[in-house]
This record gives sequence, structure tokens and C-alpha cells, in this order.
Amino acid sequence: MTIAFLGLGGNLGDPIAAMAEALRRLDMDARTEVLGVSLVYRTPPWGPVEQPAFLNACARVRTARSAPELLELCLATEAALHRHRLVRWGPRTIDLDILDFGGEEIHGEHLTLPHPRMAERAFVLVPLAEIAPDLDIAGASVRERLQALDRSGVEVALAGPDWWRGA
Ligand code: A4P
Ligand code: MG
Repeated sequence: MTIAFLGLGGNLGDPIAAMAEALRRLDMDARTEVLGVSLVYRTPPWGPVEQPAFLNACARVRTARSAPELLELCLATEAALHRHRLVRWGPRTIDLDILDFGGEEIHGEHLTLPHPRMAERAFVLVPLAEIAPDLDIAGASVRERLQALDRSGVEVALAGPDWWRGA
């Protein structure tokens, strides 16, 4: 069994509903259990594309899958939720990234772990710090890395701890 951390996000349609549905589907997988989920944050769009604000959250899961098998589950879940993405870094209904997989390092064509860009992104580290402040990312904890980032504009959008469990 491996403890993994996932980043969820979206800025088209109803991202909170999409993230909640994604988490319920991951939890329904026979080999995967969602152990904890952060609050939902509204975050300024990061990157070169001008687009609406995102909603972001992070989750801790326990899984009997390998890292590539967990990626497969994430991609299948995105597809089941009819994810649309026209431009790299552009607007999307749902994005599921594996941030960390038990500290494993992978540099593959289809999978890079830990997620290479998470240390620069307040939209990842703010929710991650809530559920894994001491998680090590390349030699520094999430809490320490967050201190070096500009977290302005990252605000709590939905505060119920079990927001994803609904109907
Ligand atoms: N892939 C490789 N490593 C991983 C990993 N650790 N987790 C591959 C998940 N996927 C991984 O991803 C393309 C391919 O990356 C996958 O098929 C998988 O094989 P994608 O999600 O289709 O592409 P993308 O999301 O457009 O590109 P990328 O580089 O993943 O974008 P990001 O980094 O996810 O950025 N602003 C805010 N505020 N909040 C956001 O959530 N998201 C983005 C997208 C931009 N700006 C944002 C946000
Ligand atoms: Mg992605």
C-alpha cells in the first residue's frame, strides 16, 4: 500500500461538483481509498493563458496500485467526467495530478514524480499544507516551501471538511 497525494483543479462548468465526483470515483476503486481531502480554494490562474479563476484542492489516498496504475485511474476518471482541454495550461473542467507517490521518483515519458512544478505553485501547496505540512518535496517540507511563495489571491471557497462526500 502506498500513500499518495493528488492535486485537483478546474475552472470551467462546476469545478466543485466535478472534483467531488472525481473523489467519489477514486474512492470507489477497489484498490484505492480517499483518506483525507483539503478545503476547496479559489486561486488566481497560473501560467501564460488568460482564463477564469480556478478552484483547487488536494487529497491523500491509500492505494494498492502502482504509480502508473494510479495515473491510469486518474486519466480514466478525467475522461469519465468529460474533461475538455483545448490548450496546454488552458481552461478545463477537471484536472487530476499525482503530486507525490510515497516519495517515489519517476522520470518517464507519461509520468513524472514528484510533480515537477508543484513547489512553485501556491494553488497546490496551500491545500497540500493543510493535509500534509511535513511532506518532503526534494529536501524541504511543504510548509517550508509554502513560506517562500506568494499566496495572495488564494482564498477558501468551500469550508466543509466533507464537502466531497455528498449524494
Ligand atoms: N503526467 C506526467 N506526470 C504527471 C503527474 N505527476 N500527474 C502526464 C499527472 N499527470 C502527469 O497532463 C498531460 C499528461 O501529463 C498526462 O496525460 C500524464 O501522462 P494534462 O493534465 O493533460 O496536461 P495539462 O494539465 O494541460 O498540463 P500540465 O503541465 O499538467 O498542466 P498543469 O501543470 O496541471 O497546469 N492555475 C490555477 N490557479 N490552478 C490550476 O489548477 N492548472 C493549470 C494546468 C494551469 N494553471 C492553473 C491550474
Ligand atoms: Mg495536469
